[in-house]
Amino acid sequence: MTDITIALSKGRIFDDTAPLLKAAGIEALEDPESSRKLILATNQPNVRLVIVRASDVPTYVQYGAADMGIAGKDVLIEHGGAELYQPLDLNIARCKMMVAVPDGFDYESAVQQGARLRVATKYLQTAREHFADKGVHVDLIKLYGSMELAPLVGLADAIVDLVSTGNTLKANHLRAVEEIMQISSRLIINQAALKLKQPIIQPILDAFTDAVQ
Ligand code: PRT
Ligand code: MG
Repeated sequence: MTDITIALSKGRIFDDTAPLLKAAGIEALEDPESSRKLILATNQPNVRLVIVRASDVPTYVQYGAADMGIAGKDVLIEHGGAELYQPLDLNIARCKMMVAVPDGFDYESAVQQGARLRVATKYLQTAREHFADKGVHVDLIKLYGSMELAPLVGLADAIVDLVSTGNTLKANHLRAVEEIMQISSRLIINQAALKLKQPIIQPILDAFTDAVQ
């Protein structure tokens, strides 16, 4: 009742979140990158962190296994965001959701000519909506990672993926042809927890809000 659990993923989200947690007076007692523990204690006896896959964070919070968490907009769109309170854009782990094609593929002409495109992506929901809005016919192929490979081996004409530096696209002779949306990570809170544990959650939310501004 008076304890709270925060769900985070390792890697870029944890790296960008640590300063925000610190602003709220919370510090993990172990580094999740080197520890194999999935539950990490913090300097606050009533606050613990659970380390899960980035795409699983909304699920833990939705079911109340975690009271709050941090997840990318990409992940939240695919999850659907049901029953999640999303009070704050943390402006961290920023990148862009983009359509990319092999250097030699004339995407613009293909679209103009009404060609049916095969698109490989982990982000089915986002891709479906984007191409429907554009009136482009697509066959979506679901992948779980390394989307950049798909056009190189003939699995797809195009991909929908996240781009930050653009180095991965460049290294695989792909070019971004369309920006679908800007992506950043948001704080998500379980609705019931927000009511029941407001005395603990509100100060964390306030500290995050101040730290982000
Ligand atoms: O890695 P895992 O399969 O466990 O899950 P994940 O990839 O969902 O998690 P993680 O930790 O890699 O990403 C967590 C969140 O970070 C994502 O949900 C995004 O909101 C955000 N983010 C920000 C990114 C990137 N930038 C990013 N560049 N997530 C992934 N990438 C990947 C991208 O998919 C591509 O393969 O990095 C590659 C491109 O990077 P550049 O710099 O070469 O353009
Ligand atoms: Mg990853």
